[in-house]
Amino acid sequence: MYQVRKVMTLDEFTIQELRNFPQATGELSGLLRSIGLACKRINAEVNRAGLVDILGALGTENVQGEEVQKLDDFANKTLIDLLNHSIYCAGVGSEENDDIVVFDDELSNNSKYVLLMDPLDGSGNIDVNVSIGTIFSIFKRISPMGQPVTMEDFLQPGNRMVAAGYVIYGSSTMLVYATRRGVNGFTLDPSVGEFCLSHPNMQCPPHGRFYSANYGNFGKYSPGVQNYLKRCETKSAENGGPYTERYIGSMVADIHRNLIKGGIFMYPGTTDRPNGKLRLLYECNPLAFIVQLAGGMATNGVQPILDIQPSSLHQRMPLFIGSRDMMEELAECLQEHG
Ligand code: P6P
Repeated sequence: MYQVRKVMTLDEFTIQELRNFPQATGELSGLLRSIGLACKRINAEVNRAGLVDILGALGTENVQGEEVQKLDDFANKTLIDLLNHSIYCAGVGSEENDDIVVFDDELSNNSKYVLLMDPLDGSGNIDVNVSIGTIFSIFKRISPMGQPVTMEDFLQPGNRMVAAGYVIYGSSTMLVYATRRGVNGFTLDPSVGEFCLSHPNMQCPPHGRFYSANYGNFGKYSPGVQNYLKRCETKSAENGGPYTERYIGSMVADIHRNLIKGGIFMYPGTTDRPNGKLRLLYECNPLAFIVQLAGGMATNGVQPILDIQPSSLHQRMPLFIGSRDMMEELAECLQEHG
């Protein structure tokens, strides 16, 4: 008789968390369940993406006469619709929307959380079948309850974040979710359509051998970044190496690998884009929150990402994130070489 391994679903996990915090209202758990449901729907579409050519190219009508949506647009709409009809979220800031999306109804105006998200990061990789991801962060609103949320609810520094997570649509689909109680990974079991706890209490190894950067920009990086990358190239067994350069152009996938195995990811500023490419609020902040709670570090090269006071919804920020020892060596290089 085979031994059935007791797996804890995401719902069971959130209920257990509630038991640990009797004073909790259950709203955060409910919000996480809504996000999980939306991402299961996104996962289904992402997995069909390869079939779109058969069913009609994106942006056209498929054989059923349905308009084929761009996947990041589909992901955005799926998340916003679910969050709008939940009772746990008062509004959303999304990479796909120029302004905040305010859920101006009685229930939503009395919800205490707001969410910032990149609904489908790396969507340009879909047609080459590279892993992509959904990234989100959750804050308590600071505007008065009972009224529509305002931009100030979304422009809070990352160190005020309540929770953050990402879903990676890869060889398996996994939700990684962090609160101040820790970081936990849930793998989607397609046979039952449930996220199941597969990586409890995730810890980022203090050292690793993966370093991730776009070498195409090497000539445009600062001397400090160039110096660090050259150090990575020359690591040997005697000083923690040899290192492997691994950059797949999908930040969630690169950072997920480094979180599990140890490593450093960077998207530095360049001479032509001093603030880099990544967005502070819904890419850098949530990933910094997760990696830091797992024991890693995340900075913009000068200060911790989570300490930065945002100035606008879509502002870009250089990002260096990963294993503590590697981040400290990077900091030395930046200090020494600028
Ligand atoms: P580049 C995807 O578009 C993304 O936002 C991240 O997921 C990824 O790490 C980065 O851009 C890749 O950018 O300029 O190196 O191609």
